[in-house]
Amino acid sequence: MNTLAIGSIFAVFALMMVAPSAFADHANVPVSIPAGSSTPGCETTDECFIPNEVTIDVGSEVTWTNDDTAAHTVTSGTATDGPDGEFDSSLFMAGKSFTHKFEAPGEFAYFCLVHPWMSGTVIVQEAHGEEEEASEEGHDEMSHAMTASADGSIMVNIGSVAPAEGEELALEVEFTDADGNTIEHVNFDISATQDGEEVLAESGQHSHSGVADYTTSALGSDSPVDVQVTILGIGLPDDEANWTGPIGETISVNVVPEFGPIAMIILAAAIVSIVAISARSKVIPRL
Ligand SMILES: [Cu+2]
Repeated sequence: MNTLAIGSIFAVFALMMVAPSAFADHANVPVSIPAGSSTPGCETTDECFIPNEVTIDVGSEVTWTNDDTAAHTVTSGTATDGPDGEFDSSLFMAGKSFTHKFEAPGEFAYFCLVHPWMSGTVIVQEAHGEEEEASEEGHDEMSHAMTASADGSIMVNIGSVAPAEGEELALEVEFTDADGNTIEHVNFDISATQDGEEVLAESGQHSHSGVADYTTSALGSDSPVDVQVTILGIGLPDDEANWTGPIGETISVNVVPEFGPIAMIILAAAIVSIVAISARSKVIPRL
């Protein structure tokens, strides 16, 4: 009975450790090197790599397939500054492919060493998929607060997972239109204060997907956290002149950090499982 209980504890903890990675969505995203890209011209429509820009979560892979008749490389860096050493396929032939796994967030430019007009970008985001999975397991741990811009064109929706007291608050910021559709390519500053103290300050942010994750510094109390999002404009980062939206408007969202004993819920679940396993073992006759 004692060894069984200990065994059950290990089984439960092993499950808890395995579960998050089992749920994580670590995809492999395909990119084509299309026919004809060995001749200049494809760069005018951003079609030397298709799609020219991909956004993935940390831990995901991108596979480039050479659908051209010429040999190409997929080399991190830019034609003007040269390779930066992050990754390099070296020359690969027609019909072959090259896969690279991205382990860190960031924006990775790449090009073809042979045909320098060929360039593309891989944007690697912190995997917010895992956090969503985790919060779904725990029944409404994520609470949402929302405020619209004065003209109603942008809704700032902030989801937060209840932290333990004295811990940092995880914020998921999503930009949507009035119909709830996610707005892509939002440039913004974000800051947060609690009891007049700054707990978050990030400027010049670009959310490619319209969703971004932030973490405040450790909270001192359960007072509301005042999140300020200043819209810098909607558009691509290098196209500031054409940004649209309520430029310069600061949208304030109040997030109440309901201190939820997540750790206690997990622990309680673990204890319940152990009791259940132990109880069942009493019923099953031992051989
Ligand atoms: Cu090439």
